[in-house]
Amino acid sequence: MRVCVGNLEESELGKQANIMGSINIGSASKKYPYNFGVIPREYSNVDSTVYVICISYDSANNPVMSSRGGPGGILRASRNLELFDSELGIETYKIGIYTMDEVEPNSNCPFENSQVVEAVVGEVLNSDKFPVVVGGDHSLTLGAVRAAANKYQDLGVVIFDAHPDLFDEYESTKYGHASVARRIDELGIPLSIVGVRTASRDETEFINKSGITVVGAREVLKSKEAFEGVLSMLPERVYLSVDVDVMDPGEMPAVANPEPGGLGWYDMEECFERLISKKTVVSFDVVELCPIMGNPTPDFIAAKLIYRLIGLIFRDKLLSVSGEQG
Ligand SMILES: [Mn+2]
Repeated sequence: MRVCVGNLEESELGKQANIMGSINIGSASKKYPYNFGVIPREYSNVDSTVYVICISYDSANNPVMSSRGGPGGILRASRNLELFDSELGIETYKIGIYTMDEVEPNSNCPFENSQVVEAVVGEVLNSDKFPVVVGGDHSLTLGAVRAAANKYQDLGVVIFDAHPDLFDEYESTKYGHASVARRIDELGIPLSIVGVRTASRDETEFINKSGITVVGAREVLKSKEAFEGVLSMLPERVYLSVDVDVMDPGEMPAVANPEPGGLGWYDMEECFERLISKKTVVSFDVVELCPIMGNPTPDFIAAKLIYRLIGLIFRDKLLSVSGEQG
């Protein structure tokens, strides 16, 4: 059992955890810190390399499934993560993973909220930290991409998604989850969308006349070489966005817009390994998880996905540090 001594966060999520019962083990002063991964404070503080940014925002009008509970579900599920990643052979958390206090969304409209995201992610990037955005819906990605593009002029974007999100306007807004890729394309940033298996007629026509590289789920499942084509189109620095509905809904049912087919865990893993070995990922997000009450499995998959991505991105750095010590 991992035991850490520290104060509970004063954030809303921390209070929730407290209500749920922080775990005392013999002494009232001993509590698990409420952060992503229950990481000891020694490796989870403002000096950490990675900053986890939770934003419980959903601009969609789905009455049943909402991504607003995504960060809460992921943080709760992350308590069960094994911090030694046996497949990578590293203790990923030792790179330093700090969970920021939850960001208060601007609920006026998705555009104003994207400005909030841009400001927070920009601040983290300018402090030379690595931002990981945990959503929330896909509209969050636009603000994060703008912040990354402000810092890196040669940026490309890769989105994993069942949907191309290329609507010019959807549900009376141009800045919602279904238009995020369209707005990114308008920034003039090279863009690839991977895992797509449905699109409207307008989106399909737009793809055909745009410079966007779209690789369908079927192509990726047939051969990972299809993903190599994506990599060759992208500049050296990349922002990665993962809409969890890119996965097969049998494996990832906690989504608002499920689409049959899709990638499995090992398909995702292989694509991410290829991406991270060839490009420099400067930030990433995991969005669109809509927790299902009573089924924590999808929340855990999303938490593990975040931890694995951090591990892949910082593996070489962690191995070189442990090599020096050894
Ligand atoms: Mn989607």
